[in-house]
Amino acid sequence: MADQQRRKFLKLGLAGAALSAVQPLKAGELFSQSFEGKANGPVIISTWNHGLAANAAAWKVLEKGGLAIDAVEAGVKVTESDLTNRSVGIGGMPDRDGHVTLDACIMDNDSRCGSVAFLEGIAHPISVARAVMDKTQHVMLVGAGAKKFALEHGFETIKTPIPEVKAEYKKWKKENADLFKKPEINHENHDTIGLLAMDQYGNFSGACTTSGWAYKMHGRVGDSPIIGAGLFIDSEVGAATATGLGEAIIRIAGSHTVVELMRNGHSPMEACKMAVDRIIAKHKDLTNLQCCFLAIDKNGNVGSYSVYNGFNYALKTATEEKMVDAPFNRNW
Ligand code: SD4
Repeated sequence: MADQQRRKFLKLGLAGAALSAVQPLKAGELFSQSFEGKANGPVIISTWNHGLAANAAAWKVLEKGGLAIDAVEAGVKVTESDLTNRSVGIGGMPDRDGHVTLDACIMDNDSRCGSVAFLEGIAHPISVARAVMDKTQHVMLVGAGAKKFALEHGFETIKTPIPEVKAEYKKWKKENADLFKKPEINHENHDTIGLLAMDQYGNFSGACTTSGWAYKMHGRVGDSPIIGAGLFIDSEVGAATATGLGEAIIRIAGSHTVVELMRNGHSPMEACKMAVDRIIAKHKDLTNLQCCFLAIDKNGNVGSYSVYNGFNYALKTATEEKMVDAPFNRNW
């Protein structure tokens, strides 16, 4: 039996697992509850609608008594393989130069972590990130080095962009010639998956994977593969993940900030809100600046918050499987 299974403080039986009070706030309802929900037992939460399928795959691991780290990897691999998904994995949108460059990271209950960024042509960046964590003494590999490592470890390759995406890119390039003259952020198409799990032994793990902001500058890396920005776990406290404009999330070390706020006694939703407030305070122009945080604490309380309306997350427990709208600071 793995170490994590043996020595964990919480023994949360799957059989007895029940969701006691997941009461989604109405979209836009500000801060009227200290948390959005409390799950008594294993729980999986993940960003956006694609989270439902990812959670289902992750749950298969947890329901067999598996570990959170295996669940989070299995979960987001589903999203990475979805050829219709334009913001994660091999169906993802390219950068301005036509390259699909993938970012991913993974972190476990013992603060072990692995990450890849600016990786091209590999079907499952999250598994490469896991291999960086498990098989090297490093945390992060990028670009050609990450690709070399992936190939050496036999990871599946894939030609990107896929034909449909290539056609879309060509059209976009024709229509947006101006963008090539100035390094502005293009706000089309995004939606990273960040998935957090707590298993029956009380272990937290998280995974975050994305093709990043569509039509980003070549070489741009967002928050998603940055431990502390797109994802952070601390077994003493809980876990957090982020989606949205990576530059703004990195500026406040977003997911780490959320976990530290929970450490200081704030509920997950309060912590997510305070991180969003910090982003808002640091940016004069909030045009298109969507950032969303999702968090869980060690007691199974779940919470989220976003700058603008429209962010939702998928929640899975032994008794619940649903989308929850996040509370937000303002309307688009
Ligand atoms: C990035 N945070 O590359 C990602 C994109 C994203 O919802 O999450 N969009 O900045």
